[in-house]
Amino acid sequence: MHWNKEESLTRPELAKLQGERLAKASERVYARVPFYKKAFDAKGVKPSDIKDVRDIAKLPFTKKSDLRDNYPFGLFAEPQEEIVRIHASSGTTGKPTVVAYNRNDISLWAQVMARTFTCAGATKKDVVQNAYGYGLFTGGLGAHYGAEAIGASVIPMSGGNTQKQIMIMQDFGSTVICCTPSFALYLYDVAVDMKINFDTIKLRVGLFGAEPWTDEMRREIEERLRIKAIDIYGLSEIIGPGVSSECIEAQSGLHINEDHFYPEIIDSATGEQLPYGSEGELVITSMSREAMPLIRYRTGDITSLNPEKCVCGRTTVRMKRIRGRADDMLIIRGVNVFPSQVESVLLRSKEVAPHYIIEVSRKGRMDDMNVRVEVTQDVMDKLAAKVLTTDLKAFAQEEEELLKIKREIQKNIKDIIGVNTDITLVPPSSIQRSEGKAKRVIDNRPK
Ligand code: DLL
Repeated sequence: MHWNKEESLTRPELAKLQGERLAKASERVYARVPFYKKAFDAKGVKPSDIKDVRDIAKLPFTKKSDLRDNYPFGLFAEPQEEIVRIHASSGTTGKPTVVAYNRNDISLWAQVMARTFTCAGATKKDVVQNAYGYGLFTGGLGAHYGAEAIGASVIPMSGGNTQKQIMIMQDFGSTVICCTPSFALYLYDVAVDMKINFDTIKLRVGLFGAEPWTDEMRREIEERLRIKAIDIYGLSEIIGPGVSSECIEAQSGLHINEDHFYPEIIDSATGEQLPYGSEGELVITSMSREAMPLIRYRTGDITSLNPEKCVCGRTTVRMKRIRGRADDMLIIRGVNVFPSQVESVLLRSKEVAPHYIIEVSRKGRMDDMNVRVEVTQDVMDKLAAKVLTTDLKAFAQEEEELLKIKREIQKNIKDIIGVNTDITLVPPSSIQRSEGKAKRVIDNRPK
């Protein structure tokens, strides 16, 4: 089932619509945002040069630092009296990135999120438990408006409050959950602790995003929570969630709402456009936005595009699950490592749980990567019969069974990613759980 017909236009129909919208967006930012007038002029391009969507390559890029340099309101294309909402995403350093919406932007957002819910198989018959954080973060309100637009019954839980989430889920009969994948796993752990019988939970699908995760993690979540896990993607700068979503029919790539958000893949180093199928940095132009359209925004996210028609009937291009952010990539003794690669390898091992921390440090001139990962309760129970201790240090001693698990993971990481790692196995529940975006990498190397 599709939300609206723009999801299945023919490619020429879509390209025509994109061309018109791109031309309009170019005119708008050139006339209204001094930053863009300057950037267009510097490239010697005028809005009237944009006649076709392929002309996009003539336009300048926008970077995260441009938002920061124009903090807080410098990139708005509407006067303040037209702005009805302001969100912000907290970066790791300094000031947040600020984004604005006018009334039309808010309804566009509800529409693209309605597509996302429909893509995930949700309808007005569903009870949607929204555990994305409400506030400056776009997850909560973005999912909220989309779920309301399809007519579902929305429970605005926001993040955190894990035990209460489980109680409400049971008592209100939630059928859809929205949260980060890491929080989904936390919910599961807490439900187990509360001795909840999963037969009493009606959940059937989850819309998970806002942080990188892997197919292996999807399998874990699907098995544990007994639901379908759908990957949804977006970023505040473009609109929030609602940029792309997997369909429940195929669960194979995320359909981009490319009638509104034009995607390109570029080589991060040269800025050159790459063809369909090549992996590179995702660049998005938010053509239909009014309060703050961005031209060729460099997301920093690494993926590739697939234009093949999907079994679900949608014709929109699909992006592969995000491999990670270019700036999250670790370079360990010269080898490029994405945390998501480590996650994939870890989760192949039946003996460890999907809770881990990657810690990188420098010893002398050598980079040192240590992966701390929890063993499963099963392993722990077997072990507890032998070693009667909960002391972390004692636990980590080279007990034969643990050593075997450790060696196997080490070997897999070496074979598949190509780096030597130390593995520290830790007891279940000893790694801090996340209620929002998980922080899985600690890089202690001097900058
Ligand atoms: O995380 C918007 C969102 C909310 C998306 C809820 C999905 C669900 P920001 O806080 O601005 O916005 O962070 C955006 O998060 O550039 C990616 O690096 C990462 N990200 C978002 N979704 C995914 C995903 C929201 N499905 C940044 N897979 C993006 C991997 C994701 N990374």
